[in-house]
Amino acid sequence: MRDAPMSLLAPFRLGDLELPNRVVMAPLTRCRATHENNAPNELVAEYYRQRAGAGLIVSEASQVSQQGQGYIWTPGVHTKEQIDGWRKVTEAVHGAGGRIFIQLWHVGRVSHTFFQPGGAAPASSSAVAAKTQIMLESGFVDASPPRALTIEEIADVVNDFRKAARNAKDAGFDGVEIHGANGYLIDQFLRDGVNRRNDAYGGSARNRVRFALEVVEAVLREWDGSRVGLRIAPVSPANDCADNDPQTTFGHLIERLAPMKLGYLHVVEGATGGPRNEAPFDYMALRNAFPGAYMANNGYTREMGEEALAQGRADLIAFGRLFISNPDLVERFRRGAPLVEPDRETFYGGDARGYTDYPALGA
Ligand code: 8OZ
Repeated sequence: MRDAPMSLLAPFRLGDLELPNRVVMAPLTRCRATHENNAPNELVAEYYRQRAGAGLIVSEASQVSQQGQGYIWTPGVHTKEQIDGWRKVTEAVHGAGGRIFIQLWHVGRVSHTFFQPGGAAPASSSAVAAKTQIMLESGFVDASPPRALTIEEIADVVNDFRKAARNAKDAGFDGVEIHGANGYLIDQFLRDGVNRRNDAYGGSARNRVRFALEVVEAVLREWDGSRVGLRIAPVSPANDCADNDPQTTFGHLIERLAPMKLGYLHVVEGATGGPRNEAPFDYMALRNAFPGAYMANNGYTREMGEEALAQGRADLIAFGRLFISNPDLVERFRRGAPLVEPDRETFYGGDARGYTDYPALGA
């Protein structure tokens, strides 16, 4: 059977990587890592294997250090057990013909003393508490008030990103996505609603983008630029993060990023799960200033994705929730088959239920 002439199903070249289609599985926090060590396991490998039909999978956010964890049972990529666990995942995906990048994150202040080495206060750009909640085994609780990282500690965190990028290579990933979105540590430096520093990392947009650029440079020491993506969410209020002038802040970030030749920019348009045009923002200004691919995300349907591709507003479309409940999403698009809605009750934590038991067509 010939593919219908639609661009979501057309291949895309990401550096030397040939993506068979433009349907990306968005990063999705699912909290199914092994409880004792936050290592991915056979169940996690099976979940990603089922979704290998995506043009590209971006893994769930994975902490680069213990300090970078903020939710229970999220996977890390900083210990040998975790690297070995991820290798099971990448082998499963590659065995099924897929490609997978790992999303690297440090949650910063979106954490709790429970996760922190020595029970310390979580680390952030500034000692400004987030009005947000994190997940412990017992459920959702308020994030703990943070402390500001010192200049020396910032260098250590940047190096943690570099080491995690190296570990990702050892685990067999095809590339790395840096999580600069949704109010986590990189965003806590980028946006002036959180960043109150008066050193080289705070104040002007030029200073606030410094940490993000240092993280990118550190990852580029381990990976070719074409294998590196950056995720941003310029206007998302997630995790109590905000900026007075996001167009200028993120415009400056992209201007400085342009010569670094990253493979793609992944943009959460609006707030995850919320309206895409919640706050006025000119995403095309970012797209036009960025030399790599533009990956659009947030509530896209197949039709919206086709329209964005046809109008040249994006190169790749990331689908989140639809990939939870439709492991063979690309095949369903190809056949015009009905889509299943996901069950929120099983989004975070638990077992195979709501995780690996959504059937593929004909299964
Ligand atoms: C939902 C729950 C926990 C974390 C994000 C990584 O918003 C997340 C996340 C989403 O980027």
